Amino acid sequence: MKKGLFTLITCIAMCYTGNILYAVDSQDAPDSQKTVVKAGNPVFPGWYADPEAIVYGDKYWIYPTYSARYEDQLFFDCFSSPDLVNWTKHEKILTSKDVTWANKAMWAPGVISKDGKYYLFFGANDVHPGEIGGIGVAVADKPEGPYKDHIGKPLINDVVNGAQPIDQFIFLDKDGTYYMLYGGWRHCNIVKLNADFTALVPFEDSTIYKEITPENYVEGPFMFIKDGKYYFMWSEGGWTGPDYSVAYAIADSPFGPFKRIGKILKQDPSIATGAGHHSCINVPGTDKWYIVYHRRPLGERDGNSRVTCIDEMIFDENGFIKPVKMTFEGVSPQPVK
Ligand code: FUB
Repeated sequence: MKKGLFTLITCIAMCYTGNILYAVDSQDAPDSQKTVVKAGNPVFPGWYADPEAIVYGDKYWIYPTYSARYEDQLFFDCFSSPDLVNWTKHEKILTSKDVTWANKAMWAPGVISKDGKYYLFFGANDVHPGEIGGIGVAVADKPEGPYKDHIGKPLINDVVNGAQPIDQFIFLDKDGTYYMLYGGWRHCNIVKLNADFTALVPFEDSTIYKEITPENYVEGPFMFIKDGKYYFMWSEGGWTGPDYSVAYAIADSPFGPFKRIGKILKQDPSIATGAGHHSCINVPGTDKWYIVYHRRPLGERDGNSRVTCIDEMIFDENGFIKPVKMTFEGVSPQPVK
């Protein structure tokens, strides 16, 4: 009896990271006493939305929107983890003080690293026609910043093809071309970026913006290549409501055509509502995929009550994405290989 109690106390150490309580196994513990280690959802405390996940070196990084009143959205925090379970917060990696033209609604980072620099594209000001704002780009020497405005003005200020300049995603194609997909207000454009991300480059037909909006698209575009196919994902519904969700299409090119296949992430009355604006992680060198998204805890009504969660994303044998099962327990530890 005494030995059992001792084993229980020594084999299971309770740890606290952020708001997540979980148990750590001792390798010596018998299988019957082993506790499964999970990240828990949300993966870190606080209202954070639109999470953009990426692997830099041997760490996972998440760059979210600070979810608050537009007037208070004047900075970005980011989070890093060696294993998807233990997260470290990096505060105020970019603030409006370093972006002369941004005065509210700093939203939805899109991040990428190139030539030893780290870039953070963002939306600012919830811009409408005739106003200053839109998509900006910031640069840093380290993933955790500090980031500084790269060009001193918006990269895209105007509404083109009906797309509000927000929710940009930077996509590196197989041939080394960097594209940016972006757009709110139910329209999505694709543009080509120049080598140092200071300007857009015209396509061969001299146009700069190509609309690739699929059926039901609202905002939050994301793209990846798997087995040679282009997967295009986006959010549908209104982000303040329960029906926010994620759908996708598959095509042979980043320009589509993108025929909507269906939803893969949506509210679950037993877990959360308003699940959307996601990104994906493919653990390097593996076939393991995760979806990183925000959702609204049950019972919450405030539009800004959005928390960042991670769950597994699984493909069927034909390459289609299976509906995501949202969980409270989250994912198991997964060190970057
Ligand atoms: O967080 C602000 C806005 O809410 C984002 O830009 C949209 O995608 C929606 O998630």
